[in-house]
Amino acid sequence: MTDIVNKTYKNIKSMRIRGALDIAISASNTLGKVVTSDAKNTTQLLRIIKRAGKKLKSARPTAISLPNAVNYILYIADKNGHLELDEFRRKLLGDIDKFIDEQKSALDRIAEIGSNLIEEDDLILTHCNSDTVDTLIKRAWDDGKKVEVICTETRPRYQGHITARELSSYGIPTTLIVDSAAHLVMKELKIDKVIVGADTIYASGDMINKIGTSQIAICAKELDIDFIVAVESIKFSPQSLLGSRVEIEERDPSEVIKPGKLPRVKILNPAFDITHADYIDVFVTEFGVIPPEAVYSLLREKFGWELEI
Ligand code: RUB
Repeated sequence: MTDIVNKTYKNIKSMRIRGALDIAISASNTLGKVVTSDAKNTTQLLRIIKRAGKKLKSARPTAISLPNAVNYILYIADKNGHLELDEFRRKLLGDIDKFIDEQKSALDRIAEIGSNLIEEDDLILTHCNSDTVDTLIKRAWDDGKKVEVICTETRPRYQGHITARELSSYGIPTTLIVDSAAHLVMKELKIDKVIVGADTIYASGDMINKIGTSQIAICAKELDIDFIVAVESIKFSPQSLLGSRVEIEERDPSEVIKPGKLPRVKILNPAFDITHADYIDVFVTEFGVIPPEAVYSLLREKFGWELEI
């Protein structure tokens, strides 16, 4: 069973599985498989599940959806630790399936709510690749809004290409720009809305997303363009209520430039940045559209269980 855990760990670390929601869902699916591992009794299986959870959580540090999903499953496992082995397995598998279904419905609900924010002929700019944003824009398109989308290429990993491919193949008029063209394009083409996904949301309403997001948010503020974050509540950080912060992932320099090409130059490759709440107009969540100031209450209401463990 460690094979499946190692495989998911490697897939997440190498970004074969990426995007905060997919990471959380694939870790949950993997824990579901671990639940079927051979074990003598519930106590032994609990130990196996906890070990797997710990390994999965360490795959990437910035998307809080990963520890949130794993911690939730470990919490349910612990709560049912008194059950006899077969019953424990049945209960946990049922709860994991339910949890995964809830994440998928959250995505659909965000698309439905977010589509109402989109107006006819909106020119939307997005950064990186977020399934949540893609689903929202496609939903607006299906609802008959003739939008156009500008995608930043998102150096160094070019996730903007994924977005551009995904939206253009859906029939949505899509344009790709280099990251550094964002300000000029936002100004000259008169972008109506910026919509991005998120990896982590703090209780303060600050949010973490792909490197470069905060620059775009600052440009949006200067140009008076709505800055919208489409985000499932699984990406809210309950621990941030207690002051905890996630680590900003620093990835390998080889993603930026071929090794040895600039031998005396240090290469930095931070993968995410923080956009402060002041630059965010609203979060579109499965519970509705909320301003950054409302994140605190939403966290207290929905993540009480996290703070108990
Ligand atoms: C992906 C990224 C996405 C968020 C939200 O970074 O920053 O905007 O994860 O994505 P990476 P989603 O490519 O490094 O994983 O909406 O799909 O959860």
